[in-house]
Amino acid sequence: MLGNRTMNRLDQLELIDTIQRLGFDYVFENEIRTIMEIIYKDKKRSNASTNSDLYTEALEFRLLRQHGFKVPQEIFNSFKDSEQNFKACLCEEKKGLLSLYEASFLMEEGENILEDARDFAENQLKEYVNHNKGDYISMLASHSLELPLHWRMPRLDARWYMDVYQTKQSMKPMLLELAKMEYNRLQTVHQEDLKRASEWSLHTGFKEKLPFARDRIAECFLWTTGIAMEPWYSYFRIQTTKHGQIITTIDDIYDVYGTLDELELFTSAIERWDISMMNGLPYYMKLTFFALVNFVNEVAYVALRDHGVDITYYLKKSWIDLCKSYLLEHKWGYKPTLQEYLDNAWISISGPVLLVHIYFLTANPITNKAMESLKEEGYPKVIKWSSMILRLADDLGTSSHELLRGDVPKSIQCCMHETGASEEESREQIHYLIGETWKKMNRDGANDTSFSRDFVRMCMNLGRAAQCFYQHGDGFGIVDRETKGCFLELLVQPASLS
Ligand code: 0FV
Ligand code: MN
Ligand code: MN
Ligand code: MN
Ligand code: MN
Repeated sequence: MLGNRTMNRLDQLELIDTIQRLGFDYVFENEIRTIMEIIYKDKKRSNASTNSDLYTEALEFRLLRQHGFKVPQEIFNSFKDSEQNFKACLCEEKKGLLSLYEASFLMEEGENILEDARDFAENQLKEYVNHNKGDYISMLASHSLELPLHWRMPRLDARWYMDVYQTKQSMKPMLLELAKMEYNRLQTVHQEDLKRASEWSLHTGFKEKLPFARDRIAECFLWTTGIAMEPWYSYFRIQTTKHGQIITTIDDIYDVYGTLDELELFTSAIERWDISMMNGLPYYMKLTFFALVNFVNEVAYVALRDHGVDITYYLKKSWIDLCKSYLLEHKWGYKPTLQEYLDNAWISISGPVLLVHIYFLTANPITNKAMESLKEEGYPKVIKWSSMILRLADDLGTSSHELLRGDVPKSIQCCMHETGASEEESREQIHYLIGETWKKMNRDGANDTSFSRDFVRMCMNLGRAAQCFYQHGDGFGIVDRETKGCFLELLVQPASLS
């Protein structure tokens, strides 16, 4: 079907969209890329003045931007009337409005047409959903209004979409069957990965020796499938699961368990990366530090073996930055302003340390350009925005119970303290900041020249995973809630074949 050159434009777009939503586009990466390139060339040649309907135009726009092509927002001007409002007749085109709504989330800062488009579509769709429960479009629309496609974790959404696609009138049984077979095949790969990470977890002895710390191997693994699900990224998933567990343990040490004296010594030991400095420190810190050094050495060893580069500097540096940010948070004796808090908190959420490791665990080849960019002051923009989304989403989900156990104030409390706003208003403000950060992410992701498109996608996926896990509260720290359902769907229950 992908090779069929006689297929019309809309059918091609829908086919690609369906394959992507069903979660097996990585199988046809090259075929899809080729078609998108042709569509982009055609688009440029026709100079944006097409006579397509809203549905087609918005679908094409979204797919092109998703694939990293530059398409101007002005293509939507043709749907506006002489007073610059979206034409009233569009209110009848539910499919088109939904497509426009999803497309609008690929907006960059300052793109007012897309901003207006989103408001317009959102209002219309809310109205529609309220009056038409249960039909196919309203099912898709309420799902989008809850969280747009651009912010969703791909594999989790694929699982959801399989059930919905089944009820679509023009659905293609063959596509669904293929999607399910591929889903199940990949699930067995993921199960093997998790097994390897769990064996490591038992080997660390953390659970018995460090009972104060959260043991979250299964949750950490789920995150990694949100970041990169493709079968060939097993090594990344296994290592990042271990990494996530080590981060979680050390986060708990700084947030709730360690004393200030211990934490200062621990931080200097990290800064010098020196095992001998563990002499005067308690057993729980020694054990954690040894596990961390072993982990970092293993990642660096494999990179040296397979790529011939010594990456120790980058890995250590990201860990030093993390621990310094933890210590700063711990020592804050006052409520900082929101900005002062966020300047540190996008690092203390562990986004940079995770993504620096993820780069080296997935890149092939590792490039000088990427390494130079990682050496610059601060972190590359794609890493920064992804980490910021992770932080903001985490605070929305976790800060209520963090306060109860004596943790530091998080963004919501800083915002309340600084502006006198209510908790409700402050939460609104944090939601707004997530949206603003996505616009920067979209811009810098599209313009990035240091990293591969795959890595940029992983940065985005980290933000998406955060928004999914923290959507209903703390899906990471508090087990047994929605996350358990996700875990069963993603890792235990296969999709049922007809
Ligand atoms: C979040 O916990 C946490 F532990 C994270 C994000 C560990 C990293 C693991 C993955 C993303 C796989 P918590 O809410 O306690 O973090 P803060 O920074 O708020 O203390
Ligand atoms: Mn914490
Ligand atoms: Mn913390
Ligand atoms: Mn603390
Ligand atoms: Mn938190």
